[in-house]
Amino acid sequence: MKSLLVLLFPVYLFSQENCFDDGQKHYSAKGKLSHYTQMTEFILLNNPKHIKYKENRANLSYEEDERMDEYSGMPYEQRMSEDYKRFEIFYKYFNHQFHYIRLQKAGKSLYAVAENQFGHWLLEIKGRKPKAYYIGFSKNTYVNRRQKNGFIRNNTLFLDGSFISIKKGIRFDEWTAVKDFLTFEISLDDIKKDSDGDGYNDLFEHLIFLNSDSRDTDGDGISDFEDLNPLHASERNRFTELFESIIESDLGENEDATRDYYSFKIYESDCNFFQRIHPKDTRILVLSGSQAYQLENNSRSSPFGTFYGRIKKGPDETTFYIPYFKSSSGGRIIAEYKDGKWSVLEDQEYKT
Ligand SMILES: [Ca+2]
Ligand SMILES: [Ca+2]
Ligand SMILES: [Ca+2]
Repeated sequence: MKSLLVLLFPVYLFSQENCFDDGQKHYSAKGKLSHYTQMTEFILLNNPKHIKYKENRANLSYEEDERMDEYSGMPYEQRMSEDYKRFEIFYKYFNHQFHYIRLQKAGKSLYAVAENQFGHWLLEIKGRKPKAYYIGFSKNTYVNRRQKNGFIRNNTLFLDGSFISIKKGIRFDEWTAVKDFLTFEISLDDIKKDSDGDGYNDLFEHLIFLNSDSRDTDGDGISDFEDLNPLHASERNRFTELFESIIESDLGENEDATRDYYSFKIYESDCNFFQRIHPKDTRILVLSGSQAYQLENNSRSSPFGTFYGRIKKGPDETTFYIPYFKSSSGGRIIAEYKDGKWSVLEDQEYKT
């Protein structure tokens, strides 16, 4: 067994980086939401075990909730300032990382239900310590914007909503309620469980492929919570630098997001060099094709990140081409390596 490992390891290191064009076709795994997973039976079966639900005819249906607008007729600016006033303390601790839906005081804690790129969260501020817990709803769960007061009772979170089916559209997905008038019940112990104590609850770690039993999934000495690239230990070479320049030009903003622990830029690439980059001031997840597929099926992550294909070498060995695909555009990156530096250009071939 020992000799086999020694033999396999170098082979893995040098030939499986999945970065360069090998003449084979490599597609993005995204967007393959299969038809049968959207049938009611499957949606109900796929509801995570920690989430119970009961029918409650007094609730709003999905359509009624969608139609209602609390700020209806209010100008945008006024709407924002109302929102700031209402959720001031949450803005103070969590910034613009979440869209805040409702808040409640329970015991010594102040709670809010909020939403971000991954789905719904329960936020808690207790003695000036902010915590965010991913709730772990399935992709097919719709949570009403209108919630009753007192969504926390008896150490349990109660949220009204529906199960919906999702039909992929060209521009927008089409949602239809398949089971309305539900109240979801989730024990706070299940939501708050953080087995390794690193600051991310187990449900969130499972969603983004982190190890919920290790504070440092990639073993680089930086805890999952503080790591800007928590899935892969960083490395430095010509091609990790190439991908660092690509994501920098992709961000194009100077905001320091290192304290935004719950916001990630998501990329899909099987290339090890990309996975091992060292981001400067942005939290990233570089997912393999199968991980990207799983995340897209498990959460309402939208808009999803950018897919990068394999690197094609130009004839001169200093120019490289990388196909990419975003939600609304695609094309290729033209990268030139000169005097130890990369210059990167996005050649947009199409736009939807
Ligand atoms: Ca954890
Ligand atoms: Ca962890
Ligand atoms: Ca780490």
